[in-house]
Amino acid sequence: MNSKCILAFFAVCVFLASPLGAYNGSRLWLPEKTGDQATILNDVESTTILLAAEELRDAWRGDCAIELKLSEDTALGRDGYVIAPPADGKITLKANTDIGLLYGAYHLLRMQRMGHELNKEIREIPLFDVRILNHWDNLDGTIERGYAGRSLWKWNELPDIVSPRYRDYARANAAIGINAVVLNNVNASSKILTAEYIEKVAKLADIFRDYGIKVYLSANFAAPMQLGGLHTADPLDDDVVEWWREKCDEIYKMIPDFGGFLVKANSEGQPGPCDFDRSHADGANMLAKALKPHGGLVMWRSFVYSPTDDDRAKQAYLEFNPLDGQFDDNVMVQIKNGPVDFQPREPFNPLFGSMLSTKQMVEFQITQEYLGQSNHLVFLAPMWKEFFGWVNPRALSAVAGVANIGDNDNWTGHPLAQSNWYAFGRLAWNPDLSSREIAEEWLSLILYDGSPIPELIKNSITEMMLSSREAAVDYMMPLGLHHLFAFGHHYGPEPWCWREGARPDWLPSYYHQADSVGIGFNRSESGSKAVAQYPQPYREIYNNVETCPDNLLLWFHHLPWDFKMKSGLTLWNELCCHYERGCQAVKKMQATWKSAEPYIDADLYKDVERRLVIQSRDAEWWKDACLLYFGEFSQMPLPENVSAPVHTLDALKNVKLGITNYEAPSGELLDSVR
Ligand code: BDP
Repeated sequence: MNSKCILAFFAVCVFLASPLGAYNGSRLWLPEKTGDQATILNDVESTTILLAAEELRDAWRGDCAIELKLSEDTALGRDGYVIAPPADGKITLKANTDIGLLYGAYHLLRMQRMGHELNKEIREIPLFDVRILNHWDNLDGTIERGYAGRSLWKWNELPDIVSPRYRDYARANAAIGINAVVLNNVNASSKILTAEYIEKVAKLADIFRDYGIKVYLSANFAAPMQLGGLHTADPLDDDVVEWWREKCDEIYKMIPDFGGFLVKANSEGQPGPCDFDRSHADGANMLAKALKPHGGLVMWRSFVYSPTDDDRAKQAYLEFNPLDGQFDDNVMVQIKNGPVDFQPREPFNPLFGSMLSTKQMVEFQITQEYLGQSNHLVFLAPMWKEFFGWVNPRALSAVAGVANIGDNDNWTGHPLAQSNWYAFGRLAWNPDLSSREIAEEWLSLILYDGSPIPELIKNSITEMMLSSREAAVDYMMPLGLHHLFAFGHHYGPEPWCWREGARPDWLPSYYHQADSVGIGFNRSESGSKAVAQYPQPYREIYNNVETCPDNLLLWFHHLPWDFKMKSGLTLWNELCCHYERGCQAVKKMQATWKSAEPYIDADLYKDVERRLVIQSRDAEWWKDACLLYFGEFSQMPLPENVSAPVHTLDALKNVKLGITNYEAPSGELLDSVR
């Protein structure tokens, strides 16, 4: 190995066994000081470049010096960078901006950690200009669908007291290319737009700016009424227009690089332009015009549905597609990946690709609202890659991810859920990366030096991560089933759930439609016709039971229990086998984790082990709940290779899986699951 031409190779070592003390998960993937004091050549003054230089100086181990240079290479754009292989004893990193240099610095450190050689030029340009986290954080410190403690933003301390975690957070984001953040919940309190809060927001923006991160806010559409005392929030009303114009001016005085607004309008009780007989485009454009002089953006969500229409999956399309071409150029329509709501598996939302004259962005959910919250290990990169297999990322203008971050020491509750934050950032930078590449990267970055972990073990942890999403689909809702969740908290199964007066589209029976004939939502041409919203060839593929993929079959079709599947099994038997397979997959994850025990920090090992026990129990719970309940309709026995239920349906119906300190049917009291 030529030490001049090759990055220092670091053997992959003890997994998370920090020599500096017990693991608490707070370090994330951030580089650690090596004490090597590398030579960094830099003749440009900028806080961000100094940060890049500092990261490299403290963590770089190699013979070469690193030179940081600003360039004028238009193709690189604002965030791209080029790293030239070593020559004359130095590695040259070039970018057009200081933030590009910071990204390049993290790239070098990542390569080093992974033991990759720098033997050819590296040129990196992110696909998306805006790579944004959406925090669903409320101003009282709670987090909607948050499972990792309370909000990181300590509003009652800001702007005077500044937690050191704000900087760590910004650094962690910059290290994976995330460059924007919405601080508050889409179910927004107008209070965030008061002068008092803008000052607090400005403090965070000051910290994040050095790391290339712009701050955005969720805006409540009725703010002119709630804060301004106006009698209306009609987007065509002159006073309303003026109120927002002044509000934007006020914000930009304090935060000159403010990103803009995210808006949830006329959805789940939120106010919006439709309250005043105006369209979503009217509402979005009014805000866009107020932001435009300052260079701000509007991210207008398409997540709308009302209880009256036939098929919830059709509604965003019905409402938004006719508005194509009507949105201003600083508006992006933010669309959830699937047509319903972040289910373990959904087809893509047909709005993608249907509004060709509208800027679109996708919203993924990193927080595991519907995927076992902070108890289940579910690595989400495969889910997002599946989406990018359907929807060309190059047709999108930006990517958003609903954050899974809270104030827990380890940031994400489940220690391995950090990998989902990581994966989101990496895919928002480069959606062509594979799930495996991302899992391997993440594992390598969180490895510490020490005694070696066998490659075999590392590979099996990678496999465990890669298989985890399909396992969750199998034990929760395979074959295109969706929304079988318990009311409200969305943790455990309640396919039977019924509530007096509840909206039908908030109840599982609306989605599974199980009856004595069969199961599934008929969205084909003979049913709700949702399939007609899809472009070809998907429309035809999904409409036909012969060509519809098994994993979306019951999303699009209602089929008899004895329907013959491609495997030759009846639908009922196939369903049973999937639930069984999901349970077995979690047992395998437990075994994999066990085999890694000698190499893993004891606290971390125990933490994950404990959560896997809960995950395994939950998987069994899901299987029993769904198969016992659906079995009452199918009246068919479990196939031989499917293990007998350990619970009874009555017992399951009496337990609210997911509420804190729930009691297992065995009578044993489990740890809090929230
Ligand atoms: C659903 C969540 C709800 C959110 C809503 C949204 O259950 O808490 O407010 O989505 O995205 O998934 O607006």
